[in-house]
Formats: sequence, C-alpha cells, structure tokens
Amino acid sequence: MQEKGLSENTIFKLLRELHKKDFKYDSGGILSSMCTKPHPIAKKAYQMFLETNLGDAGLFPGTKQLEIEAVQMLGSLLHNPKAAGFIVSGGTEANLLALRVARNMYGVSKPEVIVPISAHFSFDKAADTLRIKLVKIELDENYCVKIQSVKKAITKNTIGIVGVAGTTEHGAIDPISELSEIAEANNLYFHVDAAFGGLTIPFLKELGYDIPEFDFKLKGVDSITVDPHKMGMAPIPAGGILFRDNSYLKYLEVETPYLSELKQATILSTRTGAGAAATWAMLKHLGKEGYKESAQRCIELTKYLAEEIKKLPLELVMEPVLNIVTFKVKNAEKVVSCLRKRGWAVSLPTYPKSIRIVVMPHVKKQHLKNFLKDLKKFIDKR
Ligand code: EBR
Repeated sequence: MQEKGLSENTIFKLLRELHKKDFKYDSGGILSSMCTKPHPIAKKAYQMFLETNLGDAGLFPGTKQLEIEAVQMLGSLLHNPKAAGFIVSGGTEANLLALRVARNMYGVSKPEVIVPISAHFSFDKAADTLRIKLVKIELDENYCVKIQSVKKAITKNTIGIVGVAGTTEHGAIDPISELSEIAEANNLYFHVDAAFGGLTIPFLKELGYDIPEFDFKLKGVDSITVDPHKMGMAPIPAGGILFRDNSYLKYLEVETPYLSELKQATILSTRTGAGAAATWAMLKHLGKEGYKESAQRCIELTKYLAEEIKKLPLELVMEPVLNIVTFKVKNAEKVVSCLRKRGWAVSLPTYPKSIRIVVMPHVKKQHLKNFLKDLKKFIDKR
C-alpha cells in the first residue's frame, strides 16, 4: 500500500484499464453465465441501499422490511405466501442454509443427503462444511435424476433429498413431485434447488408451457433456493432461500448478544441489504408481466439457437427445457478456445462432453447470429 493516496482521476483511469479486460454483457460474448446485466432500476435500488447492513437489522428496519416483502413476493410466486427466508449472497449460501436446517432438524449422527449427480457443486461445499455425506444419484436419458435409484439409496442415515429445477449444465428439471412424494413417505427433508429455474418456470407455466409442479404447491417441499441474481435481473449478490414457514428458522438461529437483534440465521453476519432492495425493486417493477416477457424472449431465442445448431448439423444433448442449449462437438475444448479468442465465452459441461450456452436476458438474436457464424467456421476447420 502506498504512503500517499492517488487522485480520483488516477484511480478511475486505473480502474477503467482493468475493467476493459473484463467480458461485457452488452457485447453478447457472455454465453456461459447464469448471471446477467442487472436491470437499471435494480442497479439504482442497489446503490441507494449500499450502506445498509442486514446483519444488524435493528439499525435498518426499512431494509429489513424490504427483505421480508421480497421473500413474501417470491413465496407467493412459488405458491406459499407464508414462506420465511432471506435474500442471501447467492445459491451457494441458500443451499447451505437448507442443508443446515435438515441436519439440525434430524440430529442423525452420520447424516446422508441424496442429490442428483447434476446438483450444483455448492452442495459439495455445504456437505463438507456440515459434515454430511452426499449420496449422488445417476441421471436418466433426459438428464433428470432416476427416481428408482433415489428410492433405493434411502438408508437409516438419510435425512433429506435434493431435487433441481433447472440444472446448471442442462437446465433439466428433476421429477420434483415424485421426489416430494418419496420425501413425504419416508419422513425426509426435501429441498428444491430452483436457483436458476425459480424465476423462469412459473412464468413459462403461465405462458402455457407444459412443466410439472416444482414448488410449495407440493406438500413435501420444505425449502426452495431461488436466485434473484440469476434470472431475476438483480445485481450480484442476491440469492434467495425460502422455507415453508418460520418454524424452520430456529434450526439456523444463533444468539447475537451485542447486536440490535438477538438472533441471526444467515451464514454471513454483516451482509448487504442492497441485494434485498434490488430484488424488491425488480419484483415490484417488472411484475409478473415483465418476468413473463423476459422468460418468453429467452426461451424463444433458445429455441432459435437450438434449431440453428441442428442445421449446422450438430447434435443437441437434449431438447432445451429452460434457456440452456447443450450440443455435441468433436474436439470441444479446441472449439471453445477458438471461440474464446473471438470473444465468445461458452462452457464445457462434464457429461457428456459438449458445449453449453445459457441464453440470459442480455443475449440478443444478433449476438447469436454472429456466434453461429463463428461456430460454423471453427467446426468446418476441424
Ligand atoms: C451458476 C452460476 C454462474 C454464474 C456460473 C455466473 C457462471 C457465471 N450456477 O459466469 C444452481 C442450480 C446453480 C448455481 C450456480 C448455484 C450456486 C446453485 N444452484 O452461489 O449464486 O446453477 O453461484 O449459485 P451461486
């Protein structure tokens, strides 16, 4: 650290230089991310609440109210206006909180949680932190968890099951209602990771897409992760964890003697209220209509991209259910690295070897047309 501070001009000159190195959502080059360019109103709300700390919520009762209302709005959308929870740092913290409740609720000495192999790696982090064994279940031909294998995996140590509504790699939706029934029949905790799908599926259903129930409508569902900083268009950090009601929170709370509130449930202690404010602003501003429009746009562009990829001709890994396209390419690593040199960031799923594109709200048709032109060049060259 230098002795004498730099001027504002110099600071911002240096910041701009490094910022230039980053990918920008507006270029369309970011095709691998589940985050997107935050909505201008969400950004404004975020800035307005930059100084707030929900870790000492008694000092910021207005911000706390925004968090409570944001959770209620998300809960209503997911068929449970009584849901209790928090706007946290992201899906990782949300999933960790869900497993923490399950572990503390059941008090089994060697707890096991059943997850599909498609579950996000945040569950590995949560399991390691909480000393839970994850029992990973294989997928069927639609990249959804195999129900029969879930049933077979239940032991006396099993405390919970996780289903994913919008898997990270393929956007597949596990058979949530079957999993919910299994959890109920075996008295197990059931968490739905809808970090990605939770702010898309309800709107696609309203638009007439045939997607089975995945939320609190199903009696066995105890908690849901739904991330405003993914399809919600809020800035990072804004994750969402919803529990069926506030009776779950006692399994998380620790005493916080010197603060303005006596108990705290989240992993982070000092935590921004800006994510809650931005989430609240987005849910209020866009309303169902706005989110429906965004979901429809993304899914239509996804279908366009999938059809064009088939024409190349390349084989899709699966027909898209949500706004993710995965397709098989020979020498995928090489193609990805060529694409990157041309300014396209796409990712390489683990199973099967393929290329993955997430069609987020910042992606425009023209971006996809340009991308397809480059992709064609690279696959022709191989
Ligand atoms: C992808 C996050 C991502 C974001 C990846 C930006 C690349 C980017 N996924 O450039 C599920 C189903 C996920 C997920 C993250 C998480 C963790 C949980 N569940 O803590 O907010 O797809 O990253 O969410 P996080």
